[in-house]
Parts: sequence; C-alpha cells; structure tokens
Amino acid sequence: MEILPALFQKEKIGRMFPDVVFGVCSTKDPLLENCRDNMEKILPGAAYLVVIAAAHSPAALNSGNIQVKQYDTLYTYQRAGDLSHLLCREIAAAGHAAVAVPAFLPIDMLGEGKGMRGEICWRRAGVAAGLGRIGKSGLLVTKAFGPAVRLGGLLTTYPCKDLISKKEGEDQNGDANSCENCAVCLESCPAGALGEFKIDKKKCGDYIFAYGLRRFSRFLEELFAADEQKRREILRSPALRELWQNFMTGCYYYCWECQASCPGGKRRGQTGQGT
Ligand code: B12
Repeated sequence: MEILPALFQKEKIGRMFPDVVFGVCSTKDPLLENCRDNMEKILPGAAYLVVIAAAHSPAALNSGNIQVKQYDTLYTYQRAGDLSHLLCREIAAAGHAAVAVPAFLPIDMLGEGKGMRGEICWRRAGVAAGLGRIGKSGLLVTKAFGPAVRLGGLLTTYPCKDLISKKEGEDQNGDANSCENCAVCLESCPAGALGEFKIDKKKCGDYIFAYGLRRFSRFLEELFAADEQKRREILRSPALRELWQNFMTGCYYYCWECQASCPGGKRRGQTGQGT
C-alpha cells in the first residue's frame, strides 16, 4: 500500500480508502495552541499533523445491539490507527520522522483532574486540517461522514506544505453541514448531557462508561467490604462479566446517540472523500 504518494492525489486516495478522509495542518495552527507543548514533546521539530477520520458503519451505529456498535467502534479505531502507523512507516522509508499519536487510549491518566485529556485534541485538529467543523454536539462534524468517525493521526517532519487542506483565513464554519435549525443530537442524548456546543462531561461519562473505570473501582470497593457469602455473589454478578468483556476487548462504550442521530452523517453515509 502506498499512502504517502496517494496523499498528493486526492482522487486516488478516495478510491483507495472510501471510508476514510485525511487532512493535514501545520502544528503552528492557532487551533492547536493548547496541545503545542505535547506535540513538541512527542516529536521535536514536527511541522505537520496528519489527521485521519475513519468512518463508522452508519448501519452498525443505528443497530439496536450494543455489542455490534462496540465491535464497529473497535474496528473504526483500529482503521484510524492502522493507517496512521502505515503512513509513519512509509514516511520513515522516505527518510523523515513520523509518530502515530493515540486516537484514544492509552492516555496519560496520572495527574489529578488530567485523567481524560488527549495529548492532541483530535476534534480541534480535524477542524485545523479542514475536515469539518465543531457541531452543536461538540463533536467534529466531518464534511464526508458527519460526526460518525473516529479520529487519529500522526506528527511528522515530512514536508507536507502542499497538502495543507485549509486555506488561510478560511471560515471554519463554512461548509454545507450546517447545524443551524437542527438539534437532533441534543434531543437524542439519553443522559441529557448536551446543550448547544456544551457538554456535561460527568453526565455523559457516567452514561457511556456504565462499566468503565468508575464502575470497576466501585466493584472493588464493594468486594473488599463484603463478607464471604456476599463476595461469592459479587464474583458471580453480571457486572463482573461485563467488566471482563470490556477489559478483553478494549471497548467499553454504551452510547453513540450524538454520533448516530446526526442527519449530516446519515445523509452522507460512506460515499468517499465528500469534499
Ligand atoms: C475525554 C474525552 C471524552 C470525555 C469528555 C468529552 C469532551 N467534550 O471533552 C467524555 C467521556 C465525556 C467523552 C464522550 C464522548 N466521546 Co470522547 N473523547 C475524549 C478524548 C479522549 C479527549 C478529549 C479532550 O482532550 N478533552 C479535553 C478538552 C480539551 O476538551 P474541551 O475542554 O471540551 O474542549 C473542546 C471544546 O472547547 C472544543 N471547541 C469548543 N468550541 C470550539 C470552537 C472551535 C472553532 C473549535 C475548533 C473547537 C471548539 O474544542 C475542544 C476539543 O478539542 C478524545 C480523544 C482526543 N484525544 O481528542 C475523545 C473524542 C473527542 N471522543 C469521541 C467520541 C466519539 C465520544 C462519544 C460519542 C462517546 C463514544 N461512544 O465514543 C462521546 C461524545 C460526547 C460529546 N458529544 O462530546 C471522538 C470524537 C469524534 C468526533 N466526531 O468528534 C474522539 C475524538 C475520540 C476519537 N479519537 O475519535 N469523550
């Protein structure tokens, strides 16, 4: 696979990867101000950020079966990750440095209150790379696939100036995917966590991570406090099986409504580069 040369020919890359869009931005883009130090630490001297948006299957996201959605999520993250790593290897072979940056986990969870902050804010990066804009849901709404994407990418020293997608001064809200007169994503949120361009992260997190870290620590607390009889019950509980599955698969989401409900995503489906 030759992604690097294809990147310079939009049509070719659209044919090679109909379920993916790529964008490139400068690491000096003002939108990336809050992660500039992280980027410099990851790859000193990296001048460009390649952003990859891999599309979910709309049918899977609209399925009534949670496991199907989790499976699709794993695939979509992997797709963004695989392409990032492949591109890095090609760039290395061309004599330049490139580092793939995690799309989600692993993430630095050490500092107090820092638990869920990505090294690179992929939504902002997506806007900087011209892939779309921030929608009312707070998600990156891509021109190609709406918000039903997983974002990833890489930092590189490879000279990508010609690939920078966004023209200087371009209106970041100026694409056809307008959220104006639409609030479907806000109305669809079962946790009531979404307001226009704002999110109650705790409400959302409690809902989507029903069997995530917080549930796991509660599980341990209950286990440690229990007598022998209760301990046996806890160890046979459905909660432990659910947690075990999540540890095994690496996917522990339980909600995709703001991604699945967006008419932008449904309208566009998976029809190529869409730009
Ligand atoms: C922490 C996190 C969460 C937290 C907090 C979310 C949040 N709003 O920050 C929780 C657990 C709640 C969460 C929920 C979800 N998440 Co999440 N999450 C992340 C993660 C790991 C880090 C985000 C981060 O650093 N936040 C901290 C700070 C910087 O965010 P903030 O203070 O809210 O700042 C944002 C806004 O201010 C916004 N903004 C506001 N106004 C404007 C205006 C302009 C012009 C611009 C450019 C930006 C902007 O910019 C900032 C984003 O960079 C990212 C992966 C990553 N590395 O980016 C995924 C990520 C954002 N999540 C994602 C998804 C899909 C989800 C969920 C749908 C759950 C699911 N099933 O996967 C929900 C959606 C909730 C929602 N509607 O926002 C995707 C988003 C894809 C997309 N289309 O945008 C990401 C990018 C993961 C990925 N690699 O694909 N998530």
